[in-house]
Amino acid sequence: MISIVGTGPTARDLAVALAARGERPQRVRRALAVRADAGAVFVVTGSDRANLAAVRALRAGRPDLLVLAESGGPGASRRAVAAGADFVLEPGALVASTFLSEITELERRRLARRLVAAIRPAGRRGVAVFLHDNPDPDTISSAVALQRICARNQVRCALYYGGEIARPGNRLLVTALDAPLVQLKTADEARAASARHALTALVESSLPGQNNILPPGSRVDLVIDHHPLPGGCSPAAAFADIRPQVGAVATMLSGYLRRLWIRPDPALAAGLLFAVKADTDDLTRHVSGDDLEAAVYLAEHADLALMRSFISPPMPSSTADLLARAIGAREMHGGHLLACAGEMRDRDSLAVAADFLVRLEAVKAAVVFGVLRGDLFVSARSNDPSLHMGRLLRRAFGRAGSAGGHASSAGARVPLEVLGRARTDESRSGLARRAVRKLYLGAAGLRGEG
Ligand SMILES: [Mn+2]
Repeated sequence: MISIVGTGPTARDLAVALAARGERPQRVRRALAVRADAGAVFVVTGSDRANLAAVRALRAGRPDLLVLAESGGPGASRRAVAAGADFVLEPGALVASTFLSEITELERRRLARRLVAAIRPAGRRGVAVFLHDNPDPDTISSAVALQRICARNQVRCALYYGGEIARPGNRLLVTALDAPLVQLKTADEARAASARHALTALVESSLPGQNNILPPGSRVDLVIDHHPLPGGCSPAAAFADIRPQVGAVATMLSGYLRRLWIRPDPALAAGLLFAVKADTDDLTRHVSGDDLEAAVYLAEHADLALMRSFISPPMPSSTADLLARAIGAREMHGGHLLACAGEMRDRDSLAVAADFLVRLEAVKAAVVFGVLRGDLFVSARSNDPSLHMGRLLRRAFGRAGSAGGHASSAGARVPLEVLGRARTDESRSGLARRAVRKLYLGAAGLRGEG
């Protein structure tokens, strides 16, 4: 048996809702009229004072009765709970939060319509989409998602990038998405590519020339990014969606696809989900509610086996060769493992070797390095919380080249010519080994040799 104390609109709506469930609630004006066999009571008189009095009266001597009361604000809610109410609802706060979540959704839908309105006029001349340099999974899969939105609206779309796509997982992603990415080498090529199209878009960067191959000052019409704009800058694009609070641009593009009723195919959903995972470190870093929502949506559509292959792609045999050389050449200096991998074919295998060697017993830090074209590349890992590899590498190599990274993972690149001359009969690898011993061990406070 359920009773309702109150006669206003809320009491009436409750009675209707209960009747729809097959209940026949007792409706009374005062708590004293509530039947002795009632199991639960809704207290909705419309007055906080009357509600409080009713809660007190009902609670006295009836510890088992469920009492649910309406309240006009936080103060009244606290008093009702203190008087023994099992649950208190503030309709005003409920209305406000429902309005807020609804307006967010309405704004996102309006933004999706605006995106379509912005690209549609491009038609057959199309949109030139510029990814960021050395594209990562986030910019690749987001640009492909934007291309799908263009295709759905009969707008042509070409994808351009500078730098290279080196990591095996990212190359696999490009193949799986069948993404027609065009590599550009110079700013002139970028300017020409932009000029051939009606509109120019940046995905995962906000300003021309900032981590993309477009020359600074170029006209940009659309920007979709999740990096905060540098202080004082505003995007000159007619359409700009920049959300620094979101973990991945793939999250933003997933929202566009969903709201435009464009269902991502299993490969694209896998790519976007891979991007969300990668940019948020498996949903542990800089993750927002939007990212979780996108991950759930994408997981429903994604080819998950394909996504796992992006995460751990088949290892090229050149990586095994490099790993063997690094293992064979490893040397210990007080918990710091140095390993020279010699001449390399690509720089990504270094990271694989460093990930592996840092797991050896008694190793606090693993520093693996090798020579590629005219440069020394260094990849470092640590599992010792007292070490910050990014800072350590900056101290060691920052002056001679570029270096940086996080506490547990860092990298550096130094032109060989800066390291000095090779001795007679000394190989490039020998020169690199001598330089790393001196610079790294010096920066780590261990005695440098050579
Ligand atoms: Mn990103």
